[in-house]
Amino acid sequence: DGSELVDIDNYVRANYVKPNKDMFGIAEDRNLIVVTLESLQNFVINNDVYGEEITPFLNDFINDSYYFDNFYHQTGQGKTSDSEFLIENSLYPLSRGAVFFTHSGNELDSLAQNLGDKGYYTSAMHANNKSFWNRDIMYKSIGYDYFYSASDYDITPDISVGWGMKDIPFFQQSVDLMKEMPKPFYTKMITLTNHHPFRLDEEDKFIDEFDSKSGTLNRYFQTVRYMDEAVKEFIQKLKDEGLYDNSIIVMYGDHYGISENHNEAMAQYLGKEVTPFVSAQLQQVPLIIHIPGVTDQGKGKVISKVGGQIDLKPTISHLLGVDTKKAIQFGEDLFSDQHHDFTVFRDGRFVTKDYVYADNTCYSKETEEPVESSYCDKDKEKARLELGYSDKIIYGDLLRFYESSDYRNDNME
Ligand code: GP9
Ligand code: MN
Repeated sequence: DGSELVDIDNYVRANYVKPNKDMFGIAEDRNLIVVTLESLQNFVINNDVYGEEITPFLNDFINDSYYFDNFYHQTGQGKTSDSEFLIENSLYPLSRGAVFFTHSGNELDSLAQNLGDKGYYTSAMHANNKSFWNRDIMYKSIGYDYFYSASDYDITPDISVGWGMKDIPFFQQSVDLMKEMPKPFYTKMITLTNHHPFRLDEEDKFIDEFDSKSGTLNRYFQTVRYMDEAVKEFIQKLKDEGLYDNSIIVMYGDHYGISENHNEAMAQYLGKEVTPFVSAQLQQVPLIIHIPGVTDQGKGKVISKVGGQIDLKPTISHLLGVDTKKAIQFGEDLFSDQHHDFTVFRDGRFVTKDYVYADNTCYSKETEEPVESSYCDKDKEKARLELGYSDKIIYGDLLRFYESSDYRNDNME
């Protein structure tokens, strides 16, 4: 039965935060385009390599968007697929393995399903083999109407590199596919070029490599720069094809691109040692919410609340006028006045307004130095509880009770 859900449900209810009235439904009935920017970490934003901007387009674009500069990835071994799981469900991925493989048959209450119920045509777009990360199976549980995978794209060797189709042609062909989609649509696009080992053809290198002992980090800046160019051309094509004005565009980095194996080179780039505190802060990924007519023409804002990928489902849902009052979710609407500055990583590290807990140590954000561990105790418990509840839902496939019975009505009204 669903008795295991009762505690979890009580917890989620107690932590529900009300949407911001001014933002609720602001993008209702628009197309929703979510772009997963492969391996994009936040430290490259408004940064440079030897004087050359790494993300010149995004640096402008964030002025025309809500840009969250204290936003973290929460992925584990499932990498990109974990980020997809987080944004669709506002549940944590697993501490071991990829939930896309281990629990692909679970009942879910996804963003795609909720938008589908509202009459949206829902899809994912990714120019890779459809079975990578078990997507072809898992996407059925998430509930997309269609998955545009490698076979839906015209992929030739001249427009491929590394893992497959380059981002520029991927975005271009994707917009052509969007033109044919029933409206309104929700689509989640996943880029690919900025992926380890960060290889590019000569003609796609728009800035110089960095110079350190890590070829990975050296090349990373170039592939990020290429992805930035791809996003720029994507936005232009949306405008050219008349798909821009009636859409909302959400972009986020899926996970780190530079692992701790490259700490020495990273320290050289940052000009400071990569302590466990710095390492945790490097898990920041950009979140950019662009709403034409609302945030463009310089009307954007930098929002420095501490948040994570878990917050995206309620945030996006509310912007589109979808209420999440009854959802089993661990995220909080980032626009809500009641949103808490709290984010837990899948490995148990966490970040609050004033502290970072990493390597079993409580760090002050202000001094970047360890402080008395008791300062982190309350949030440590919250972190443990949330990850545990989320795991219980996944291991027990508990949403099947929530979805398929009168559980909601019996317990909510
Ligand atoms: C593969 C792409 C990259 O399809 O999503 O996967 P990753 O290695 O980043 O999880
Ligand atoms: Mn990825």
